[in-house]
Amino acid sequence: MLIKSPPRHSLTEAQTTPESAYVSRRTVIKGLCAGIGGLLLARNAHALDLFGADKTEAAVRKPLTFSPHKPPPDLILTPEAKVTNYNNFYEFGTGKTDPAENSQSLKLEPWTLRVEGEVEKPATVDVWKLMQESGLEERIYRMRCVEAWSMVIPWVGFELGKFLKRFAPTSRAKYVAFETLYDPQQMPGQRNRYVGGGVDYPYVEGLRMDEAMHPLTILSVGLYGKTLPPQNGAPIRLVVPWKYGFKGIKSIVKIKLVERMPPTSWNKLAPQEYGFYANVNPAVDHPRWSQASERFIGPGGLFAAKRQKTLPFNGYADAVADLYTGMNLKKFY
Ligand SMILES: Nc1nc2c(c(=O)[nH]1)N[C@H]1C(S)=C(S)[C@@H](COP(=O)(O)O)O[C@H]1N2
Ligand SMILES: [Mo]
Repeated sequence: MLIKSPPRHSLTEAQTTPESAYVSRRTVIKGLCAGIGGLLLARNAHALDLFGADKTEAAVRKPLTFSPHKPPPDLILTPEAKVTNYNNFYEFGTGKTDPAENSQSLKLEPWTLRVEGEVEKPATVDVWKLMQESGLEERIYRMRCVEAWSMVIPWVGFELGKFLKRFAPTSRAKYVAFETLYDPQQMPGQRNRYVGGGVDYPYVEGLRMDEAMHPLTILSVGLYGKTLPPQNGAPIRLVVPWKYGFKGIKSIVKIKLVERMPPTSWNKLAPQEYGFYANVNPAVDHPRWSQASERFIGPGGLFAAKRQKTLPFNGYADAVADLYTGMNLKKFY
């Protein structure tokens, strides 16, 4: 795996990837362009266990074609093996390596996404077709978990706002509600409340309409140039970079535009600890720990993770602070 890499300044994810991986991906994409046999399948490049143990067969990840993103110069990517082996996805267990271990057989095809509610054109979308039609972009974003660790992840996806417009939201649409797959047969955490951390499944999340329409908000279908692995929310998940990670609901099957603020999973479980807004805010502590700083999981040993200051709105204040003008962010945490 990657030890040495060129300086990250103004490099795209493709350029910061070890050359061998980059070249082989390029070759695969070239093959696609030449029309050789449709989508070629690529094995997940060794789902490397952080603690050295060998993994069961990793789910197949397909290469994606996308326009690259020039990352902000201050960001250092979290290595792919950490992005895909240190996860929160309680449907597969509450331990950080449980999702990678328990989700590999999640059935991803077919996968449909229902969009309904306050829209003129409700529809059920084939997510794999959507991926080919959507003009995918890379977005390199900070990710800050409410547990005070963070990563920098090269997502591949498309803007949620552009996607929602296709369904013609009505003037009554004030919020967007999201729902994860409910399938206890496949998701051990949904069968057993101890495995699933006491969450009331299906996992649900929500955004205010203006947050959903903001150009930084994406539906992600990939990371590090390939489709998402199940543990990161395959085949489609939400990414809202200025909010705590729990807003980024995984493996979505339904999006409903609604008039009233929808319920959200962590808020239902512990309303005094997790709000609807969940904007990253170093000035508002979690009742049980400080949010002033975070452990950045970057290159190097997992336990060598670097402590750094948490930024208001996770560093995206210039782009999003005006969505909350006049709101007391201590009250609407
Ligand atoms: N359905 C579902 N979505 C979820 C979660 C979950 O348990 N179930 N965990 C959330 C939390 S707490 C975080 S920090 C992010 C983690 O995303 P990652 O594992 O891709 O880094 O997913 C979020 N989305
Ligand atoms: Mo999280």
